[in-house]
Amino acid sequence: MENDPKNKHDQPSRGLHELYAEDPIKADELVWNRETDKGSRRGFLKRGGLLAMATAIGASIPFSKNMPAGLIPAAFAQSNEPFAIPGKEGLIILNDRPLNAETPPHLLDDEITPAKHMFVRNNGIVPDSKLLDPASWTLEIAGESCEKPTTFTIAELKSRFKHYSYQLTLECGGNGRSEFVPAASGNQWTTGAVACPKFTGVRLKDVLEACGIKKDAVYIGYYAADLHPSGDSSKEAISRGVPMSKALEDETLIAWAMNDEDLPLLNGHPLRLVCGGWPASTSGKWLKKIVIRNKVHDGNKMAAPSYSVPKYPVAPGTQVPNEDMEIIGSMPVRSLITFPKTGISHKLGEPFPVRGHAWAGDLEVKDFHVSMDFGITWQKAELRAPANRLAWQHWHSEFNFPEKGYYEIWARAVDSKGQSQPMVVAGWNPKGYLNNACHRIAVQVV
Ligand SMILES: Nc1nc2c(c(=O)[nH]1)N[C@H]1C(S)=C(S)[C@@H](COP(=O)(O)O)O[C@H]1N2
Ligand SMILES: [Mo]
Repeated sequence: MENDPKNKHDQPSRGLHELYAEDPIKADELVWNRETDKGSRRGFLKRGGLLAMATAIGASIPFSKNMPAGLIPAAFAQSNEPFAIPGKEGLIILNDRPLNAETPPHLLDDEITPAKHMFVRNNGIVPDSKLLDPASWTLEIAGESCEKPTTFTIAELKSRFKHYSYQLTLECGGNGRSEFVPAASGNQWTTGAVACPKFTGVRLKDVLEACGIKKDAVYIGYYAADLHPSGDSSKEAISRGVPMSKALEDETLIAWAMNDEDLPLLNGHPLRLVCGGWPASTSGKWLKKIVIRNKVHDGNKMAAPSYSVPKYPVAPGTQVPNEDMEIIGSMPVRSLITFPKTGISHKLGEPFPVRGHAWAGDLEVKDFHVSMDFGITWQKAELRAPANRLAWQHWHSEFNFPEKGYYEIWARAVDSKGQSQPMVVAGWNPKGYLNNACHRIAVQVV
């Protein structure tokens, strides 16, 4: 992956592929330093055992015999990227053209994600802010399965339809891509392409019904104001959609506000579609037009392999023909540890509180467990109900460590159908989607 020119802004790899590296290692490379050399870490992991790692971390690893082969201490998986995006704080930039930036887990600790901590995922050229005037903005509803094509101003949307607010989980389909082996090209998201702000707007269903949905309608598609990265105005940066069943859910919104303020520029101001629980690529930003389709929408990035996975399990590295791919719907169960921050030092004898969020696409999370001994034993965490359907759920728990040393907290959610998060990346697929592997943090007990 490091040598792939497509990944010019790649993050250090964080997953199992460390172990497949063939690089030789020198003794003076034993402490990994992201700034100086990414490669040394791979070499280190190849030769060094857990004992050497414990030395590098500066602590013993009490449950080291329980740690599965193939996992490296999470203390080695931290990054300290600088950041500078207007309106955003602490995001890690993965690509600057187009701008793509993710949120470190400890900055997602709020129950409702503040605008400054919401990730940014752009496929094209962000519209000039001077063109994003809510007073003159229009939204067109059309398409072959629309009975009465209509154009609305934002003021008309606000006055004609009832307003609703929901907290909605938006997660990029490629969140977690950095862990795939062989690597998938594209933004190397680790865990931070997810957020759960509160959106306010009108129900897509109310607007579509007012414009008449023909009986043959099967899908909706969106068009937006951003340009294709080539600058060619005849092409869309992205134009995706969802089946009618998802479009007509109560929580699917045409939103103008996030957390009771105007949508941030980078998150779609002045209007965006929000389809919580599905790949966030279905939530069109800078929304200009919605079409009601009598077939699966055929806009840019609708066709395989975009946002698609193999219909059957494939071995890592398999070339999968497009006809054997299917489009992603609901996202899988996943969770984050948002407090404390990984790498924290903790005093022996004091209770250690941990917390975070869990979500499961269209489903609910029904069970949550945490471990401090590399998964040998798990304790049930307190799990709260969502603020509303499709909002993430908060969990918390507490540990007492038996002795000084290096620990990891592992967290695992189970959805309402009994489907659990895997410990390592499940289901390799060519584009690196849907990695819902467990999150873990490092703790030094002193
Ligand atoms: N118009 C437009 N909408 C878009 C995109 C885009 O590039 N242009 N990116 C999509 C993708 S892939 C994701 S993951 C989400 C990200 O939303 P955010 O940038 O507000 O976090 O927006 C989606 N909507
Ligand atoms: Mo995405």
